[in-house]
Amino acid sequence: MNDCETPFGPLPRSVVNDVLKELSVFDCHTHLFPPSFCSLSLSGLDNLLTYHYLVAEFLGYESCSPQQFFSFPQQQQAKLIYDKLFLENLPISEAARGLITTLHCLELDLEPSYQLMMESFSAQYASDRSKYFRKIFSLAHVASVVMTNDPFDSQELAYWSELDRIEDSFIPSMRLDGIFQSGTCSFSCGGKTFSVDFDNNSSLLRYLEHCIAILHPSYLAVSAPSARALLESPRFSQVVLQLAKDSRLPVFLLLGVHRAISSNLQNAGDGISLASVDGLEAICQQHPDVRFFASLLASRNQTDLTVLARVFPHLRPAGCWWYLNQPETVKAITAERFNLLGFQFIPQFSDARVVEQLLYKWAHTRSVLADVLARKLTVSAQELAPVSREALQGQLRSFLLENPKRWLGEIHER
Ligand code: RAT
Ligand code: ZN
Repeated sequence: MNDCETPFGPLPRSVVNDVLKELSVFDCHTHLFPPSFCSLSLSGLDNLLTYHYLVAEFLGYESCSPQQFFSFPQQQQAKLIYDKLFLENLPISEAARGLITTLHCLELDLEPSYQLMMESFSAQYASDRSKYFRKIFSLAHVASVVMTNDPFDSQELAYWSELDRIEDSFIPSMRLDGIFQSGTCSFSCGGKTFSVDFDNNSSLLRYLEHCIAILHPSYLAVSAPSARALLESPRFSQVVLQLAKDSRLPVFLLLGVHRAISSNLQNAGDGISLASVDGLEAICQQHPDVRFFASLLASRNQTDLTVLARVFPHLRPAGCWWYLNQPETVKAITAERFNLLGFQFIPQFSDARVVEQLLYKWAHTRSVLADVLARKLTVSAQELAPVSREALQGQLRSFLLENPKRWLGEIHER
């Protein structure tokens, strides 16, 4: 008997696991783009190996300086990481285990050299990228993903003309971190050019309203060190919240990131900023007419976020973000959310940057969810009635697919 079974024989972990394995999920936060976004749309072994989570780990071995490392071409960076993290050491970190899971999902094994690994990886690569992406989505049981679209990135804006043609499996969202800069800059979007004065909220609003009309985002998002930092900036209420109210869009708050604390590590150099959640409490109190979703990066903030979501139904916790995405941490956070919120939260998003990462991120999430759910449901089965497979399927379908899609994936007609 495993530790989820009881003499009453209710719900062994394997049943929960089977149900979870078959269910498609809705991934409400990624950095993926469809193949039509060309070089912004990442796939393949070199991109997997140079994921910034693995770069930071590799640089910890101090076999070369960050400056040297970033001066190498990507293929050389990938080989260095492969040799150090997968051949010289056992892959034990979450991101390194992630590559192993990814390979297994593709029916590949770790090879004894980077060259051989590249050969076997390339052999399973389809020449038609759209077809390859569809294969990955289907192997990962991911129905659709939300992109992170930046209205202040000119390279990305050039691809927004493709939006009408992209598949429904890529849903836009608008990331507004860029509004906090200063100065003036020109952006061309949807055939119109705007000179945006970042110090003038009307100028920002004019441009962003146009972007919303072109992009049709499912939600607005902003990341910041703390909710207090957002509250202290009039641009948050006068631009982000104003747009949310006018366009009836939810706002996804990604809080607790201290950007570029070690800037020579590039995008691997961000840290955590621990903040009290009183700022988030104030935002929820002051804006009952906006729907908020929040991810807080510091593990010590998690109970506070869950309790806030209990008392403010227009706030929901979403996922275990970035440094929190490690199995033991996700398990503890998810168990607490079940304890206090039932199913009223979004358990996870992948944050994938390279399409094949969907395979490992969701496989690991499913495994943790199976552990937590089997334990929780077994307790109630002992005391109440056994849970049927059908009831479990229905509940988990809304938990992983229908609710997140309804909350953060609905877009206006294009
Ligand atoms: O987890 C990550 O990949 C980070 O670099 C961030 O992109 C983070 O997820 C974010 O959305 O800001
Ligand atoms: Zn992200």
